[in-house]
Amino acid sequence: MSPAYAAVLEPQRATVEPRTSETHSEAPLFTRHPANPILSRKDWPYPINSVFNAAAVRLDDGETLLLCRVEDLRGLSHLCAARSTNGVDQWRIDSPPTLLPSPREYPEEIWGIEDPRVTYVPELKQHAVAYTSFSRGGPGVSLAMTKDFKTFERYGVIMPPEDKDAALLPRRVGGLWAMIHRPVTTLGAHMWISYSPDLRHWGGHRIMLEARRGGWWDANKIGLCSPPIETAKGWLVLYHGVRNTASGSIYRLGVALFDIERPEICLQRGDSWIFGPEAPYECSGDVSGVVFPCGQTIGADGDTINLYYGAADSSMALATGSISRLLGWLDTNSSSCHYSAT
Ligand code: BMA
Repeated sequence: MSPAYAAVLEPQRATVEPRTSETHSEAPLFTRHPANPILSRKDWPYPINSVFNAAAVRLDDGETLLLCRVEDLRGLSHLCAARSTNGVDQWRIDSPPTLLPSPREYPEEIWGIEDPRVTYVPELKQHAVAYTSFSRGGPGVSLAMTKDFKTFERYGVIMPPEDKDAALLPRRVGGLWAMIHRPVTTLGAHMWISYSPDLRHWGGHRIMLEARRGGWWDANKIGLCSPPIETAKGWLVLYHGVRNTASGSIYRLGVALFDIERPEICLQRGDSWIFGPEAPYECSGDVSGVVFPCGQTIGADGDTINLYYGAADSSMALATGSISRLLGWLDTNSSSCHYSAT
């Protein structure tokens, strides 16, 4: 074959290279663990479809606990704890499952419970588990408190449908508990914050961060990822943005910073996304093109973020980042918190 023909045919034979973070000029803000995916259905002690979107917590004994969303073979989800000494492998998985839907007492859980976020609350010496209860009326936010991830005190629905992507702040602000969540209203799918004196009655609702519009990566729909991280400069918040395309949605991560004493006030918001689906286990699965973190642990240095995320609604993966790098990046990569829709 002549070189000219070969040159014409070559592009047809070439495979599309996956995009990598190296396409950005800076080093990536999050680095994938080489052992990814760290948990998948083959690891489970009972038959399941998938494991993803886990909350994460470092326990007193140093172990990492992932409270995983597990989808069963009917398509309905429950929560199941996996424990590991190094947070990467040798997971010990609860069997029977840790927290099953309880639709008799809590009818809002009829179609399962999903996407937990766990916050340790020192004042109460308990973990607050905010999760999606999938009711006939759509997804709502439910709350349960636990000391040991064995017994749970259920508070039932605290934010009615349609609402999800919720996490409690670890301490009171201005004397009140604060919950970030994502109701869907005629205003759009934005992040809100609400306040409560007792974790049961919620008010003082405020929009915290709006989805942008038009061509932005986080247009129309955003939601909280893992619980906010308290830093000297403010609450550091990772959130997901959803881009709708002809071949489905792309779920990517962004970062923003909020005032410590008035967390509804946004101080900085990154312009571009900081992490998105690139690896094969993120680009193909039950829902392709999804990275969806619901939890992190902080390293002994007080700076390393071990970010646990659901990959393609099929498995669990881990990426590491740094609080100080995210704060530094925001200083030079954010323009305005408030996107004007007009
Ligand atoms: C969101 C949630 C997540 C899921 C994501 C991608 O709306 O339901 O549980 O990971 O969609 O499918």
